[in-house]
Amino acid sequence: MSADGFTPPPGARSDWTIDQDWAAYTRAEHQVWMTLYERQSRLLPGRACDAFLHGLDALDLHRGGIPDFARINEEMNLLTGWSVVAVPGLVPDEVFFDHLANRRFPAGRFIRKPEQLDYLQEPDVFHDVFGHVPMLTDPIFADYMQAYGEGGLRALDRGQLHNLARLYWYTVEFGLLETPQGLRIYGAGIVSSHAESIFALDDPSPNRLGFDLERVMRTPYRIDDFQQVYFVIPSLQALLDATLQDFGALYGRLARSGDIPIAAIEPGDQVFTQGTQAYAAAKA
Ligand code: HBI
Ligand code: FE
Repeated sequence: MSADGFTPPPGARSDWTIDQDWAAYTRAEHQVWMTLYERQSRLLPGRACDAFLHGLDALDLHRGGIPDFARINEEMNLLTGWSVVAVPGLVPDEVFFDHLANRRFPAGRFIRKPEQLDYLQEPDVFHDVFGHVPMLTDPIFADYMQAYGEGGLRALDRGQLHNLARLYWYTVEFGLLETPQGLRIYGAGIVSSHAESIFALDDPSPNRLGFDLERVMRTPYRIDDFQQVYFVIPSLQALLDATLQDFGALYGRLARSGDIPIAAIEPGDQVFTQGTQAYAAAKA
């Protein structure tokens, strides 16, 4: 972000977008994308949900190197009317939600360094484009993300963003989907991470609980390590349906009910896995 966090940095437009400047990527930068791409595309069949894998195919992200947003946007425009716009890094919440509400996904332009393949603080082009954009080719998920942006603008007006941000975290970033073949990943924070793509599905540590909107909004999250709890949606349509309501009454209840400890299992939770929490305990 810029020095004060609210005005766009020099060279950015008033909506914080910049040109991708695709021609400026170096061979080494394209190589980082290809390394990450190959690792994830080997791992994800049978782990990521069908909508994500179809999206990768539809956008032809298989061809080498960092994708040109202009090319992706031609496809996206035909599929769901979403587009990808380049931003310098994290943008203010209001700017972020305004882009989503208008079916534009703000994506980092930079790519991580070869020595940071597994962890970085700010979202780069691999997390944003490989992680987020394939799901935006799905018509239902595309509507969900727009609804989230619209809800985000309303939540800002009401001072309720910390609850709504948890919905984004436990769905868009770290969501799991129940399918007849077993649990599948759709969250961008998982599909763009080699280690978490395995941990989220296979590790005995985390809880895996049925998605419930109010439950999710009461649950804190961690930004520095693997999640201690994942929430499982029954379908993308169910996720969209849960958010096609005004959250006004919900926010009123949340203000009275308070947070649930991150690793707790509550009466009423649908338990897919009761985790051992051994991973988090070993780090504490
Ligand atoms: N900016 N570029 C970028 N990417 C994000 O995911 C993002 C952001 N600004 C704010 C923000 N996310 C949060 O408001 C949401 O995650 C809730
Ligand atoms: Fe993200």
